[in-house]
Amino acid sequence: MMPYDDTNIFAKILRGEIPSTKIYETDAVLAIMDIMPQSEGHCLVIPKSASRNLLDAEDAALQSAMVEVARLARATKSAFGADGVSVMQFNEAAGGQTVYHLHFHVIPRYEGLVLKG
Ligand code: DGP
Repeated sequence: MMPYDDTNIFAKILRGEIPSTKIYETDAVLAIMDIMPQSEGHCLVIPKSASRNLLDAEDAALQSAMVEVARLARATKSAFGADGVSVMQFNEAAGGQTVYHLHFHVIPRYEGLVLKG
C-alpha cells in the first residue's frame, strides 16, 4: 500500500487551504458536504488523523470516527427528512477510493430514489 500523502484534497481542507461546506467538527473529525452528492444531504466524515484509508487507520481514530458517523447519520436523516441512511467507505483504487485520506460517506436515502452515479 502507498504511504499517506498529505497533498490529498481532504488534507488541504483539514488545513484550511481550500474551502468546504463544514457542518460539524470535533477534535477528532471534520464533517463536510460532499461536492458530488449522490443524494440530497450526502456528507463526509473525515478523521483529522493522517490515515490513507481503513487499511492503515489506528483503532482510536476508527472508534471516534464511527461515533461521529452515527451522529451524522441521525442528524442528516432528521434534517433532510430521509427514509434511511447508507454509510459507505472505500479503500484503494480497486475498492473505489478516489481521495486518499480516510473518510466515510453518510448518504441519506429516500424511498423510491436510486443513488446518483
Ligand atoms: P471516494 O474516495 O470514492 O470515497 O470519494 C471521494 C468523495 O469526495 C467523492 O464523493 C467526491 C468528494 N470530493 C472530492 N473532492 C472534493 C472536494 O474538494 N470537496 C468536497 N466537499 N468533496 C469532494
